[in-house]
Amino acid sequence: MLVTCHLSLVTVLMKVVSAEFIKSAFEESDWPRDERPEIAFLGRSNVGKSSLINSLLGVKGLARTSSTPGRTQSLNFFLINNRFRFVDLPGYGYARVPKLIRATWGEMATNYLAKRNQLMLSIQIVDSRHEPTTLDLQLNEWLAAHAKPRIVVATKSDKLSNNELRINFEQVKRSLNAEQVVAYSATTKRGREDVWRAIEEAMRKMGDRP
Ligand SMILES: Nc1nc2c(ncn2[C@@H]2O[C@H](COP(=O)(O)OP(=O)(O)O)[C@@H](O)[C@H]2O)c(=O)[nH]1
Ligand SMILES: [Mg+2]
Repeated sequence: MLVTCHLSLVTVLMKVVSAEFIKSAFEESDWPRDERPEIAFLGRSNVGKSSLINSLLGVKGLARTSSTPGRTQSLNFFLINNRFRFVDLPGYGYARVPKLIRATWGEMATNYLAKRNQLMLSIQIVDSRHEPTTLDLQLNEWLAAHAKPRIVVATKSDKLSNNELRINFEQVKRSLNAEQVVAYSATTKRGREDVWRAIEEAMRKMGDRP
C-alpha cells in the first residue's frame, strides 16, 4: 500500500496551551537561569507592544496594556507552554520620562540583547501609521550591527486603508532594511500566523545549531 505523507507541507500554527507571567527583572541577576529560548519584544512606548504579546498568546491582559506609557522600566518574562519565554523590554522614547530613566533603558535593554544566549529572535515593533522614529532607526542599526536575528512588526495596521498600508509598509521595509516585515493588528489579528511562524523558525534554527 502506498502511503503519501504531506505532513511537511502543513504548517500548524503554534498552540498556546499555557502562558504565565514569571517575573519583572530590574537587574541581570534576576534573569531566569535555565536555558529555555527567549523571544524579545522591542519598541517605543505606546507602540502596541503589550497588545501584540497579548494577541499572540490569545490572553487578554497578561502583558499590561495602557494608554499612559513609559512607566515600566523592567524586563518582564513570560513562560509559554513551559517551553520558551517572551521578554517584554521596556518601551523607549517616552519624552516625559526623566533622562536618568531613559539612560537606564538603553543600558538594561542593550545589556540583555548583547549578552543573552537564550535570545533567539528580536521582534522590533513600529507603528504602521508613521515613519520609523530616530530611536527606531538607532535600535534597528544596533540589532543589525550585532547580527541579531530580528523581524519587524508594523502594528495598528487596522487604522490604515489598504492603500496607505501598502505605501507605509514599503517605507518601513526600506528604512529599516529588514528581511521580514509583518503588517500586524492586535484588533483583527492580522499577521498573527506570520509572527508565530517567524518565532518557530527562529527557535528551530537555533535548535539545529551544533
Ligand atoms: N487599533 C489598534 N489599537 C492598538 C493596536 N495595538 C495597540 N493598540 C492601542 O494602542 C495603545 C497602546 O498599546 P499598548 O499595547 O499598551 O502599547 P505598549 O506601550 O507598546 O505596550 C492602547 O490604547 C492599545 O489599545 C492595534 O493593533 N490596533
Ligand atoms: Mg506595554
